[in-house]
Amino acid sequence: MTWGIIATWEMALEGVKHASYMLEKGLSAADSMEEAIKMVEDNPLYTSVGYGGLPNEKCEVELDAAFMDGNTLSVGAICGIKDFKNPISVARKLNEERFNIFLVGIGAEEYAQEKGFERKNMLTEESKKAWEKRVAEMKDKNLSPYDGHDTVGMVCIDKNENLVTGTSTSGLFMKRKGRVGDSPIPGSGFYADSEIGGATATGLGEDIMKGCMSYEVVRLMKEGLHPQKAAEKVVHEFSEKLEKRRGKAGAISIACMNKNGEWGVGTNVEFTFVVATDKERPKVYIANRDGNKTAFQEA
Ligand code: SD4
Repeated sequence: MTWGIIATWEMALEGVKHASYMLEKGLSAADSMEEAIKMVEDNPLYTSVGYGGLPNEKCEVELDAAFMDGNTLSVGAICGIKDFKNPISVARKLNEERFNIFLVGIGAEEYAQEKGFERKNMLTEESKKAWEKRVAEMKDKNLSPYDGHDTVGMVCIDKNENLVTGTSTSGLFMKRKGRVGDSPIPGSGFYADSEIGGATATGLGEDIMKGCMSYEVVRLMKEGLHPQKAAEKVVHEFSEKLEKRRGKAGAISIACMNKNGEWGVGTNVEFTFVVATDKERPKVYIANRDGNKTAFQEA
């Protein structure tokens, strides 16, 4: 029976390995993906997600996360949450609610507290030092404050044909307090429909949002495109549109998987991702733009 998981960025490898054991054993896509994302959130070496995430301009770690259940189309999302250990778990809990499924800032924190989620100071000494260094660089070298980000996003399908997607991120380094990217926004940072497939995006949220890119990829898979064709078409056509209309396009990468466990990626920058399915062991790939296509190979 088919199972599969695809995740953005090499940092997801340990989590994907763990999830693939769970999926092989027949555990659910939701549990497997949540565990995989938590492993990325908990690792302070991954400085763009969860503990040790990249701080905002005020040196606070504000986190965004989302969870979508492709069977019921339920979504749970939070943004700008501070000092909770696993934002993905809070987002997953919210997807069980009928109302108030998308919470921001203090409201999200109050919900997490009420539901008993673990609090944790998410700012590490290392992320504070990175912030201080960037402040100095911005003054001395006129460097852009906004280089540095990487969202973990996953699409996961289990043996019972349940399909979920999830995202977790600290967003852009040095973002303005209260800034939200695409990652918690349904249709932009993620989308899932168990009858079709799922997609998740990473890159410059400000540009990804302009094209509702994850929904677009799922829509094209519904029309019958292979995931690879769908992802590269959406990324390259939209990047071109942004270049034409605005003079430039930010970094955009999308990973997707259909209900049969076939997968694809589209990217306009160098992008690593991780895949495991019942037919292939967990592997890291590196992808790059190749004209109006995306080329990738095992890393
Ligand atoms: C955001 N898309 O907040 C996220 C950041 C990211 O790779 O994914 N960077 O805009």
